[in-house]
Amino acid sequence: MLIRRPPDVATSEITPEGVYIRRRSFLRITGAALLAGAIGPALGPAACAAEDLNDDRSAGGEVEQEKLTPFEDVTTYNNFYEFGTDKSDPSEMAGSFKPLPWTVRVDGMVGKPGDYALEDFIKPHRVEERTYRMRCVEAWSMVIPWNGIPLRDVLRRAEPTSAARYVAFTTIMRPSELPGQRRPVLDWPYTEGLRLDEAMHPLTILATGLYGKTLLNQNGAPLRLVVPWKYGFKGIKSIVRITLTDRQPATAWNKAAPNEYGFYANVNPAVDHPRWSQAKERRIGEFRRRDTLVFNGYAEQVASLYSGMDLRKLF
Ligand SMILES: Nc1nc2c(c(=O)[nH]1)N[C@H]1C(S)=C(S)[C@@H](COP(=O)(O)O)O[C@H]1N2
Ligand SMILES: [Mo]
Repeated sequence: MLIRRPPDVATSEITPEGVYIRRRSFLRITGAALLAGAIGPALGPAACAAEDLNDDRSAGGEVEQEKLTPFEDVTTYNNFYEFGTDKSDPSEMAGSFKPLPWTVRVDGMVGKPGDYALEDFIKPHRVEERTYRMRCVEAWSMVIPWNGIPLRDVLRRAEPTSAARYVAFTTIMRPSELPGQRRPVLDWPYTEGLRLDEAMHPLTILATGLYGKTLLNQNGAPLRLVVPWKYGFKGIKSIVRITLTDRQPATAWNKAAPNEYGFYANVNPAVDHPRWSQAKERRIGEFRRRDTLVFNGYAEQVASLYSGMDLRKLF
């Protein structure tokens, strides 16, 4: 991204999410019951790991308790260039955007293409709660409790053909409500892409909410991608189209600066951005800088997707 000054955010000391955390503990118990076999294989090991993010009993070396980033910060410190390039622009400018009614098109190499009204798109799926560590390429991070549906459930319903290899995503193009689209900051509409196996990974979700509330405009209402082991720019907001394809799709940031933003964009502390280090990050709300984890801490779940790849070249 275009860094103009060091990240700085007024941090709210108010923690309106206290009630929410208590609700989460209840859900965790429910999750354990599910894993014990009450309902079956709906929650796989990955979902389990995601649930354990804030749990100091978790196995994979994550002994440190990670605090949720306050709702106030998650909703006022944003990147959404369709509303401007400052972190405060999305929350200040997104009020005029009307995310409903909304239609999502699923097309390309699928047996069942279609245009879906948002409710019909979501309805067949179970909205899950996933707390993920999020790492922006600008070296700040947050911990966000998302609500969403696994992308793979959506893709399976559409029946990808055997030739499909990638999934392309497109943000809505509506300059009347997204004032940033009136200037050629990026090649609008914003686009992103995943390899099909990344898209089918159980950690990959389409989010519809956070903190148990419907997604606010600044966070990508009404539907946005969340891929927790990749830099934040892969998490395309306000999606109107999901296209299965056999070619690696062009992506907005890669088109803007291919030497800075690769297609894969896996969080990797060993591969620096050409203009700054990726070794450390600042958690929003904290002053100290912490070490950035390979694959943002999700290596156990996702490293096998990239075995044999040179992650310095395919960054
Ligand atoms: N359409 C669109 N999606 C986008 C962006 C954007 O500018 N436009 N910014 C990306 C970047 S750089 C980040 S870090 C995340 C930020 O998501 P958040 O504001 O919900 O934390 O959104 C990503 N998705
Ligand atoms: Mo970002």
